[in-house]
Order: sequence, then C-alpha cells, then structure tokens
Amino acid sequence: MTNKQQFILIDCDTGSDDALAIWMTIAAHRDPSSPVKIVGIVCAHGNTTTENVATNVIRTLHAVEEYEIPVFVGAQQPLVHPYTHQVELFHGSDGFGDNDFPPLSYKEASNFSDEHGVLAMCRLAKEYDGKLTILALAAHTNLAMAARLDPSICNRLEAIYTMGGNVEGEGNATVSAEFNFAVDPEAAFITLSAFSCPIYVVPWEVTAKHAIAYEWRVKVLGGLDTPQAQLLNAVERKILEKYTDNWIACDQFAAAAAIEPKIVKKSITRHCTVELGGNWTRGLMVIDKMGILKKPENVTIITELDEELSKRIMLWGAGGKHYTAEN
Ligand SMILES: [Ca+2]
Repeated sequence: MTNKQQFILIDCDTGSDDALAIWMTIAAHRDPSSPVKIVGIVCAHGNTTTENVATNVIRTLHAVEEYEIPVFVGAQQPLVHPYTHQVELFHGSDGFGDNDFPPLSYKEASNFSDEHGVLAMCRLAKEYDGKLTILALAAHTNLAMAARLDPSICNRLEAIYTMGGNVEGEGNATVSAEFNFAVDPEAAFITLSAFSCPIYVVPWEVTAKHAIAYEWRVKVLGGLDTPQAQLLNAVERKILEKYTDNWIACDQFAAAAAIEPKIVKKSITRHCTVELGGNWTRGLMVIDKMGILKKPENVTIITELDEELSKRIMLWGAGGKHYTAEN
C-alpha cells in the first residue's frame, strides 16, 4: 500500500462481488495503517434496480456494523437505451440471490443520504479536489451524468478503477461485450473520453483468466466464521450450486488494485473507446493497439494480477486474517 492518503468513492450495483469489494475496501478503511478512506457509496443500476442495490448496500454495510459511510442513490436507468438482459440474471432478480432476508428499508438506515448520487459525486470531487478515486463497479451511468452535469469533475479525480470492458472481444453479457459496459455503452464511452485522470480497467477476460478454485471459495473463503462469509454464502448459494468448476471474482480485483497497487503484475496503456453501434459489438471496448487513431492513451488495462495477494485481501475483507504487504 502507498502512504499517500487515498479517498475512495465506490459506485456499485451490489451484487455479491460488489459486496465483497465493499468489505475489502472497508477493511482498509478501518485499518489505521492504511491510507484508504471511503467517503461514500453511490448506488447504480445493473445487476438489479438501483433501489434493490441500495438495500443490498445497506445490508452489506450493516453486516459489518458500518453505520457511518454515507450511501447515495444514483441513476436509475442507462443514459439512452434501456438495457435488456440477454443472459440470465446472474445475481438473481434482487441482486442478492433472492434470499428470504428480513425486510430492510434503506431509506430508514442511518447511512442513507437523500442527496442524489450524481450530485454527491460532483460535490465530493470538489471537496477532495485531486485526491478522490472512484471505484466503479457497475455501469458508468453515474460517472457519465456527473461529467455532463459538472465537467469540472473530469479534471478533479485522482483516478478511476473499474471492472469492465474487455481486452480480447469476449463478452459475458452479449457475444462481444462485458456486462458493465453493455448495460450502458454510452456512459462507458463518456467515462473513457471525458475524464482526464488515469483510468485503470480490469477487463472481463482477465478476471476469467484468474478464475479462482471452487474449493478455495467454498472451504477457505466460505469457511470463515464471520458475518461477511455467512452473508456471501447465502447470496452466492445458487451460483455455487450451479458453477462448481471455479469461481470468477470480478469487482473484487478492481477493489484489490485500488487498495494495493502491488497486485497489478502487468498492464498496458492504450487509447480505448467503446463501440456504440454494431450488429454484434455494441458495448465492446475498442483498443487502439496500433495507435492508428493517433489519440492520447487514456486507459491502463490491467492484464495480469497477483492472484494470491488478491485472495489475501479478499479474506481480509471477509473478516479473515489482517492483510499487510509484509505478512
Ligand atoms: Ca458490480
């Protein structure tokens, strides 16, 4: 970890992988020796509705008795085209595995703020001018709206870390587009083109390449006797019944990279944009590998991660052994 104070705003569509990513970031936030401080969580649409996401985020926070980090509700729909799921709802219709959890009203939670998520994003970017990192774990609708609402945010961020896009044209939401970019391609296009800060992307194929052994997920991570592991096991129960060969961590890798730069083993920096048309390729991240467009390099694509280090940070987030770079 670096020593420089790092203020993080999480933008998510929780989602089990978002939940673990949030806990990982909270573990760093609560560690006095870590430079990470979470300044808020904005809810986005994607895995489910924005309102379901708000409920899931509050449930995620309350599982670790976190009642102070403010939670904001952001955009409810993609910017232009409504998103139609072509593949099954991976996280269930409520984003949290359709469990029979006790009812929860996010609006009554002490963490909930009625300030709009996009306005909060613009405000926090001013408050932490030049020092705010956005950990973008969902479609980029909130980021794009913030860029259009107050373009000064585009020059105020320290960095954006996001799970999204693809590096080899392999999709998981359509044949050629990764889910977060596919949900709102126009928003991803705006993020990549408008923000001047470093943008670190963990693409879909890289998370798939680093698929984690099912046994580790079930016995090591899932075997922890902690509220985080209990909630995660409930939320992912149907996923773990269905996919028994390995377990693909997605948002967790983006969070790990934001918390601990050492997990990035290889990366390439290129000019990238997003396909907005195409018969088959809408939402595809387009990488100008040859420099043909002669445009500035705007995206650092993380192509190889330290899987063991990432797993240690995941365990830390799930209430396991305290992580330090040394142990
Ligand atoms: Ca997510």
